[in-house]
Amino acid sequence: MMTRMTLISRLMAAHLGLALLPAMAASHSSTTFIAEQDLNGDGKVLLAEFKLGRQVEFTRMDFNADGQLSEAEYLGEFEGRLMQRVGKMADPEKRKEELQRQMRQAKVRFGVLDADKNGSISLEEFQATGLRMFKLHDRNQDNGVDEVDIKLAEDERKAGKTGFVSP
Ligand SMILES: [Ca+2]
Ligand SMILES: [Ca+2]
Ligand SMILES: [Ca+2]
Repeated sequence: MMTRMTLISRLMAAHLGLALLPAMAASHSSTTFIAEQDLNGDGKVLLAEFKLGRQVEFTRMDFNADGQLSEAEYLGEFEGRLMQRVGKMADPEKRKEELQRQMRQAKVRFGVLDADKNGSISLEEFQATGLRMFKLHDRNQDNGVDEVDIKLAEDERKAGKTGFVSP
């Protein structure tokens, strides 16, 4: 049985490996979702596993450990990773544009995550948004995202349906 610490260090490793991806790009493809959220490496993401991952992510972003993500904490964390990625763009004008565009989007995301509009994101709000994302990927609603759900998404795509989630 894997200890919590092992899970957390695995998650940290996953985060480092994915440091170049924008914060919430995870959401669109179920394959990417599994790759990013599968903490124990069994090729699927159970709801409990996903919730633990969200909790660790929340704790990591909550710098002053008051149990709330302020806008500064949320945007600052995102900006740090964004800088790394955007820094690779040669053209300074494009770099600036991309930074501004992405930061505007991050502000919008903050507003969406802060469901009760009190100016900060609680763990409950953070988990609620995560849960909605999880449910989009969990096509057969068995509280796990795995190859069955990818297959279902593929079938839908073949049938010509276009949705938020791709296989
Ligand atoms: Ca905080
Ligand atoms: Ca709030
Ligand atoms: Ca499922």
